[in-house]
Amino acid sequence: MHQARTTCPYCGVGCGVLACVENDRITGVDGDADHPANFGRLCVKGSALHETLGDHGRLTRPRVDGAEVDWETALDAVAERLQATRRDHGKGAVAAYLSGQLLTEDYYVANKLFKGFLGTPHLDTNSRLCMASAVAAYKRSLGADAVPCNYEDIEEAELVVLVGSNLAWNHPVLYQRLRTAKSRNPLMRVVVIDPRVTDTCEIADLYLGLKPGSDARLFNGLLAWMADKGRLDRVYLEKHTTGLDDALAAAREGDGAVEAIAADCDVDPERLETFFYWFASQLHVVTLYSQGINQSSSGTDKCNAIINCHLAGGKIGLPGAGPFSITGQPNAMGGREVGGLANQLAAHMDYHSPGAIDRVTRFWATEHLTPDVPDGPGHKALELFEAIERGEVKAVWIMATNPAVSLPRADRVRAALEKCPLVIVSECVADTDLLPYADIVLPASGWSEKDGTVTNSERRISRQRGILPPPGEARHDWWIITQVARRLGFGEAFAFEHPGEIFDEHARLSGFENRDGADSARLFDISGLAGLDRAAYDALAPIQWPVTARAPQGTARLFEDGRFATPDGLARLIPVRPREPEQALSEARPLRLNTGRVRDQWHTMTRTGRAPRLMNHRAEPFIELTPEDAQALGIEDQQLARLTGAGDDYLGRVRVSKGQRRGEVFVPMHWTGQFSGRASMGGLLEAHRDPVSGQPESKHGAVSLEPLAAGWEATLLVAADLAVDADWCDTAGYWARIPLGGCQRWQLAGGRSGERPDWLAWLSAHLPVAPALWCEDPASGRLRAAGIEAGRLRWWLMVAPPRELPGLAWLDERFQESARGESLDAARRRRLLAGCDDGAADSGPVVCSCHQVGRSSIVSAIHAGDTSVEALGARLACGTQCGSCIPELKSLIEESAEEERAHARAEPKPESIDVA
Ligand SMILES: Nc1nc2c(c(=O)[nH]1)N[C@H]1C(S)=C(S)[C@@H](COP(=O)(O)OP(=O)(O)OC[C@H]3O[C@@H](n4cnc5c(=O)[nH]c(N)nc54)[C@H](O)[C@@H]3O)O[C@H]1N2
Ligand SMILES: Nc1nc2c(c(=O)[nH]1)N[C@H]1C(S)=C(S)[C@@H](COP(=O)(O)OP(=O)(O)OC[C@H]3O[C@@H](n4cnc5c(=O)[nH]c(N)nc54)[C@H](O)[C@@H]3O)O[C@H]1N2
Ligand code: SF4
Ligand SMILES: [Mo]
Repeated sequence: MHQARTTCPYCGVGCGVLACVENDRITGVDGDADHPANFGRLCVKGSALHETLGDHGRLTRPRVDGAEVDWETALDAVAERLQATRRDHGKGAVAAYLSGQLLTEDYYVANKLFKGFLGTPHLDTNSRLCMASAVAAYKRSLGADAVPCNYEDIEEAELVVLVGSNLAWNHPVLYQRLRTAKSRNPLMRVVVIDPRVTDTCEIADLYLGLKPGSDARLFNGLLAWMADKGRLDRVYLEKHTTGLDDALAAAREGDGAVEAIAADCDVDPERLETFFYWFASQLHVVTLYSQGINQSSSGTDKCNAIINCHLAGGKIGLPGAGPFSITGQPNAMGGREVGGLANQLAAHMDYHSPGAIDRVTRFWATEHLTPDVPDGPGHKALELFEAIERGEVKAVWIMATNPAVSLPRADRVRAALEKCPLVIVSECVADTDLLPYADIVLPASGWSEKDGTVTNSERRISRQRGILPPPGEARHDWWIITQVARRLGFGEAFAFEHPGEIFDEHARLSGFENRDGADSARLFDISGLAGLDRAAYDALAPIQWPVTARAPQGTARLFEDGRFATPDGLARLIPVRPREPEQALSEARPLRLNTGRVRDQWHTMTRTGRAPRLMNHRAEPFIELTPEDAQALGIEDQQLARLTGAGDDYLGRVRVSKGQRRGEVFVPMHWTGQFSGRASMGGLLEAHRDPVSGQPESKHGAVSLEPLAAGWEATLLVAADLAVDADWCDTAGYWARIPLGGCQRWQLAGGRSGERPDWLAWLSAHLPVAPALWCEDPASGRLRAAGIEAGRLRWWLMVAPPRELPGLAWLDERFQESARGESLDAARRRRLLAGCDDGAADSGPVVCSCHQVGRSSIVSAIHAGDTSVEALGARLACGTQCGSCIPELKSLIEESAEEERAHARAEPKPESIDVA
């Protein structure tokens, strides 16, 4: 056994991971105590990494036109077809769509190939859906795409403002750091600004549940308030900035009274003014913002409205202060560094940066090759897929992202891909909603196999190390790209044999003709990391850019001297005029659609969906709305419902939640056709975008909601190895698949009200094993049955609403025993339909994913007197590892206290509503 040091492949916190390697397998993971991002902590996704590995379900062979081929054939086909498209339709007919989940080295060679040698500017990335507005705003005001602060600044701040960020779920380790810092510093305050009450609110001293999309008005209001109350830092503004007057004039448009701003944002005026006062009176303020700000048709302006307030108060370039755009993907930053956005050229140089095209051309030239660098920017993500739809772009190479799910109007994207003559997809897993559109499929290595660097939210470059060999014939993305480049005749420019060599070239380009004070000076400079030999690259310790001769140990904080990356060194305040979301509500679509993430899933679930432990927290696609809206629409908690929006519908289970605002619904972004019949939310949204950054408006859809009238609901558990006819999905109006340890759980619903299928006929049509146990109540339509073959449990069926389900851990154990070939013992066989041992208490749905502690166990412990999170942790271990379930534990404690109070008052028990 040995330990390998690497980096987590999920969120932008970029935690260091120690992987425990035994016999060519990773058997466990731990946080790396020496990594400055996490100092040993990991969240639940990070700590389940080893459970997502294994060859099963991986892509292991290249495919061309549906046939498995060897690499030679596949690479030749890619090169020949790209070449033919270029020859017949011009350079602009070829495009690439990349991802912040590629390593910097992969990204660098892809950018170099497409922009430098294929001569097309059409190379964009899923960061367009994620960070584009934050990038554009930093560039507009600070002169470079540069996050000024670092994680310690968050801990050192006196006030931390979280805007449009559900940090507790989406950057959990950073949230834990903030939480700890707050518990150590009683003076620290946290403000959360989000239309939803999220788990992040658990540490909030003040919560502003604003109207979606009204953030610019709020921060404009703050700027004007600071000016009116004499809270501007006049000295800082004078010395280091420009544009105050215009920005202030814009901020003062409209009614400037706090009451009027509060009314526009639909928040309480006193709370709003408290926030203004706190912000204005503290110097050490960090504002952390994320997709609630970026994913908007005015996202760039919203980011600038925030940055304006920091500049106006001199709250930047200091410990514990700054506007902090927190990145989502593990290497969105690395992608930005290599220039992997369609409006960028390379290494923080845009097409219009003085001398950039010439400089990059000279840098990439070799003795025999002259690069063919385009002369202007290319299509951003939405435009790219529109150009494919129009037939202008005829070949696209998609790597490590799934536009068939994650783009708005995903239905149109799929139709465009269907028509596109050449779609090349580099992917790790065998089943995704994108792969059916691919002409050429290239199997890529994944986490634990791929080898290179990533950059986290605080500009920290870390090594993600190759620990295991890729399965089958899967290959590293950089290798695939360079092999294609060689076949296209660019071998000399792509002669890399190791990612370290690519990193070296990237580091050299960042420093190439990059002199302080020169016209061409770029802040992104890691020339101090050029020239590392293989051993030094392998051993590279986490380091924050810039890394130069002057700052060989890296740079923790930017702009400390008040000099910004603009030509005159001054930061710019930007006039912001608030705009409503483009997706307008109407009588037909009266509800505001908010979309986002859940704690235990990552994006389209290709990796987290493989770990049964991570499926516990939210097992099915859902729709969250207020109790009042649910009642008005005649929908009950846990009922199935249909959302209708711009394109495809969305079916999910309703979660009534007091955390929602009225008139608004929230759905998770994660579900795809691999996990549910109709729950991919991309189709609900119109493809509106920010005019500056091109980022889509993914947070502000317009939808209608209706209950799904189903005649029956059923849960079917099927042994993992049982050959089934999965067409049953078509007979169901709704289905969701939930992987468990020893079986797959299918949640099914269908039929009209009162309609009941002939279950015996249905089972024999779809499953190879006949029922052995059967218990039916014809009056209610309830049914439980099980299929047993040679003493082993093969399937289990319950026809009833899912709230009648027993905790599934017991049944899953029986499936696991059966998979090991063990026969059911007689007592347990008798209890199969009940789903638990005789007299055993059901532990209920899992609340703590790390330690698999169920709701019923927690509630019993609370009743037995464990009425604090600490006491629960001591008894059951829940909440003691990643801490993500602590808010849920607290609400269970509160609920039970509430029940007791109600009981004491001898009032009727309040309706139990899950506010998680
Ligand atoms: N568990 C998990 N973690 C992840 C990911 C994941 O898939 N799963 N993905 C990673 C990636 S790529 C990203 S980009 C980050 C995203 O991290 P976050 O930005 O934190 O994630 P979201 O859930 O998309 O949205 C954040 C919040 O914005 C709020 N919001 C919606 N509209 C508005 C508005 O008008 N104003 C304000 N102020 N808030 C609004 C939503 O209610 C939501 O709570 O997470 C990263 N971390
Ligand atoms: N409505 C709505 N839409 C959204 C969002 C939202 O909040 N709401 N969020 C947006 C944001 S912020 C983001 S970042 C996107 C994310 O959306 P996507 O990027 O589309 O989602 P992923 O599931 O991360 O897709 C990554 C794919 O690459 C594969 N993969 C993983 N590692 C590798 C690798 O090393 N090489 C290769 N070749 N393949 C790999 C995975 O199996 C997976 O299929 O979604 C965006 N879309
Ligand atoms: S916080 Fe992010 S980087 Fe850290 S372990 Fe969790 S998912 Fe991985
Ligand atoms: Mo993202």
